[in-house]
Amino acid sequence: MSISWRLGRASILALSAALVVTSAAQARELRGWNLHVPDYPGSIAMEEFAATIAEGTEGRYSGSVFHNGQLGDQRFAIEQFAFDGIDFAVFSGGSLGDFAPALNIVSMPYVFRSQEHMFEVLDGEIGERLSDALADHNMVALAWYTGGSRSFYTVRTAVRSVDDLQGLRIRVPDADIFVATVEALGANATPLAFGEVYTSLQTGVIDGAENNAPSFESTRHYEVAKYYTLDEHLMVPEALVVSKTVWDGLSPEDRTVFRDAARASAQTQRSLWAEREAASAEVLQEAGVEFIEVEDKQPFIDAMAPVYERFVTSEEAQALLADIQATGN
Ligand code: GTR
Repeated sequence: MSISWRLGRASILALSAALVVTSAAQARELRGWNLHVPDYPGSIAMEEFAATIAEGTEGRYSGSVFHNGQLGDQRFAIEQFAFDGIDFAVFSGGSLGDFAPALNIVSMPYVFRSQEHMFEVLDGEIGERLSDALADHNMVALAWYTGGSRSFYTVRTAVRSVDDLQGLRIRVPDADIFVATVEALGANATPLAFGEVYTSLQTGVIDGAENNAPSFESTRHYEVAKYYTLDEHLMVPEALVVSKTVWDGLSPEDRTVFRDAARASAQTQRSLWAEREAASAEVLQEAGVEFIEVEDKQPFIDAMAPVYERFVTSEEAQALLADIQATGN
């Protein structure tokens, strides 16, 4: 009697342990890659995305965001998707372009007339086409964040014209579109990881770099580089991507949760971005950075012809560019 009672109890314990294991196996914690500091607009928006999917899927999925490039530099992180090493991330269109060339077309210099134009392009059918182009790299783009506009900052000499850029060693992210854009302007493009730029500016390995105001500020590069030339050569969108492996395993209901969470997080990012741009400009000004307005951007725009010749070659790329230009007109 007592033995059978014990057996019974043991089986009940085993059964409940199995149930715990089963539900633990179903709850999936997704690893999120992020390049930026935790209080950056995109970082806050990614955290919001992670919290919303946890709530919306009642804990079946949750996400942890690893900030500050803890999981490696951007190129490495993109590659990790193929091996399911990273499950979601915010990647620059320019970096994705090395893998899926369509992404280069939305990362071309001066391709958008305004930020509103960029959002209209990405939030519509073109955004879906770009997401499809990422499928081979095991990614689905669920929403688009803004990366603002990238401009040059330099240590020793102020850049006031294309002439002033000739021969300067300018750090760029490690991706073709950035290299090509900066080389077309006559500078020596030096690809370096984001985290290496501060010391490289300080030690004179490079003469400058290029980025939007929030990145120029959050990295504290302004402590070394005191000239900021607002030529706005690149307006590069950023994609909130999830692994296609994860996406393919979601129920239709959970896909809706993920997509809605991504879109809501993009709205958060875009409004935080506007605030952060203004706040960053203030920090930079207080630190004594000279803002150099570029009255006439035409010489910068004209210099980009070789970049278009190089990247807009296939019929698909030409059609994409034409569709971007026709959007919102
Ligand atoms: C940031 C952007 C990153 C990366 C970085 C860099 O503005 O959000 O994706 O491109 O610049 O310069 O490496």
